[in-house]
Amino acid sequence: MKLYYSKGAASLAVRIMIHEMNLACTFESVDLKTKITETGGDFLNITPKGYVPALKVDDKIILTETAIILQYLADQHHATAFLSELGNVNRYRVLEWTNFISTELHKSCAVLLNPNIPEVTKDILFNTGLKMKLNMVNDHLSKNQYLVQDQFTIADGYLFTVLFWLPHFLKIELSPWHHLDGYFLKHKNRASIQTAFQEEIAEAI
Ligand SMILES: N[C@@H](CCC(=O)N[C@@H](CS)C(=O)NCC(=O)O)C(=O)O
Repeated sequence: MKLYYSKGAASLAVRIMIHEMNLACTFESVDLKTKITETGGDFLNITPKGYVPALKVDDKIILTETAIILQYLADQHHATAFLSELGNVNRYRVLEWTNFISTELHKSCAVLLNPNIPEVTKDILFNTGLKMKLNMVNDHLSKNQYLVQDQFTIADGYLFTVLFWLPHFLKIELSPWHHLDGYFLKHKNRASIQTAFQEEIAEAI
């Protein structure tokens, strides 16, 4: 397997879960502006979407979409600790969170990172959208250590990655959300996360 990634991007969630599951994988970085990979390849030939993560499973299969790659890895490797088996309601709780992170948090952050959107519009979008959603996750984490039950799942790997973006890319401090902040500080010490950060962005946390 090979993961196409960019430092600190959504691909970080996949790298974290690859380490959680102890999977063998190589990593190739992509310049998202030029769409050229570390080895000089045209990333658009790997995926016409031009964004990371992209997981090359073998010579025939390239998977994209963070939420789907995470599910694939857990299912393929029978890693039910990170995503319960078919039919178990916890599976759908984890997928519910994973989808929420993808469509509500990840995409809201992407809009705020867009240099073509005026700051005043970003402020309105943040105050009427992302902020409320973060409040909701903060409330959930006031009563729970993890997103679902007492287990770090694929949804937690993804949430951790999005929370990393807030101070590091969006200059939004986590401290006003006491429980998001505590969750981030607690999980950043996980071995998988420490390894992923050492590999991608040694000085970041
Ligand atoms: N729908 C994709 C979006 C992935 C995405 O937004 N990737 C960003 C980095 S976090 C990217 O590669 N952006 C470059 C581009 O879109 O050209 C997913 O959920 O994985």
